[in-house]
Amino acid sequence: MTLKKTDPEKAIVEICSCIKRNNTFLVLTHEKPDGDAIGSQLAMLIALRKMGKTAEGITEVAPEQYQGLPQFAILTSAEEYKMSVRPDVCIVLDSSNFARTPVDVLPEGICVINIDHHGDNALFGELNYVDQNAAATGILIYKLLSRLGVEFDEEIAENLFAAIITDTGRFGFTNTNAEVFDVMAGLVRHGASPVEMTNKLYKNYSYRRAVVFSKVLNSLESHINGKVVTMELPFAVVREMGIEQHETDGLVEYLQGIKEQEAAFLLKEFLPGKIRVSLRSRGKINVMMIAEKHDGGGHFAASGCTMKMPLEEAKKVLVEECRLQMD
Ligand SMILES: [Mn+2]
Repeated sequence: MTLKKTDPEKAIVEICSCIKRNNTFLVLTHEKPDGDAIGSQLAMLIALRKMGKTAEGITEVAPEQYQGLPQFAILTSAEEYKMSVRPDVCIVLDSSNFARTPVDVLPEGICVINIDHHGDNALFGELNYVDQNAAATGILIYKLLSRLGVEFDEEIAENLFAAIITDTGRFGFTNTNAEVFDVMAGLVRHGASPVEMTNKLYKNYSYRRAVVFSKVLNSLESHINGKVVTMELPFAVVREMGIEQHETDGLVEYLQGIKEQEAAFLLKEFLPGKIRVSLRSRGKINVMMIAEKHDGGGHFAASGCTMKMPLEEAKKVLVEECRLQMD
């Protein structure tokens, strides 16, 4: 696939003029929304409304830690969505293609603006502001709103803060660059409080979530002299507690923190015999190669796949794949 190039500077100018001359907007983001998706979407909606525009946003159910973000209640589900006026413009955020949005098709003639930072973005919009050097879509929204002359308030600042802190893994992922801190400084000046945002996003889970974690942590195992570590969530426990997928968010990061390991696997059996695996590497083992053998994918150091076999067998296969790469 040849990647089409876009000129971010040209795109931002054209998008500003498109936003200024239109009045009705629909703002979308990708399925299974993360912090960057929800934070960017809310900041965009709040800004458009401040500009006197009519703006609506559709989202799928968001993880509980994002439901407390400012103005979260203005988002609607695809089923509930009924815009009284047909939108002039649809803005799609943080989504590499249109198929990832909760909307099947748009009525004809609507201008699509695509704002994203994924390297594999399909440039599906009439206007494409796609910059893979940006750590988060939240960074691009910050630049766009600054250019539009929108006055940043606390609500916009908090939403963009959430977008950027989550997509950079609290400033620990390789995408974290100087621009991130320039933008974060601006957001803090406009009223985003680092301590309040951290409490809201990371110190805000239910007791039940901690019980789920304790069940999974109990399954911790070490293989190949501690070079590989695994944890698992068997179907029996899922059924007994009625555990949902999002309740295991954050567990694989716990595994990754173990200093002796080179590879970490979290195996989750949400359906019997169907094992969802989160694969993480410290940099030597290529876990994407392992995931691809099981119809999954991702990056060298972080991937995912689904294995159709008993949990014990899946674990053995993964450990053996690591052993092969280590020899
Ligand atoms: Mn993102």
